[in-house]
Amino acid sequence: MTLSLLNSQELEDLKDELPNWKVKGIHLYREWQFTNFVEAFGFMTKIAMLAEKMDHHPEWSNVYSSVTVALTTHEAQGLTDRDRQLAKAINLIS
Ligand code: HBI
Repeated sequence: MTLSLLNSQELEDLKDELPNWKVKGIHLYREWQFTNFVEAFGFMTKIAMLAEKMDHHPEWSNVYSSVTVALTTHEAQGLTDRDRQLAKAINLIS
């Protein structure tokens, strides 16, 4: 997987590829609401397994039943294909 930053066309294409996600500065960002803490934490556990397998890790927060995920590539200091791929993989389990 390449570590080059997504170019402006690729950033634009994210709107179609990942309509539930928003680009905010150097992050790709999405929020979920669950019915309770256990549901939210179960989802985070699934993301953690995925992240470890992909060797790419989210910045995230959890407040009771809500989960916020913000993806960026620290090594590249911005969005790369690794963020796009992880967001797509998270969509498949959410
Ligand atoms: N996760 N989000 C994110 N950004 C990185 O640059 C990154 C990562 N997980 C592992 C990782 N880099 C490795 O390539 C090493 O730098 C540890």
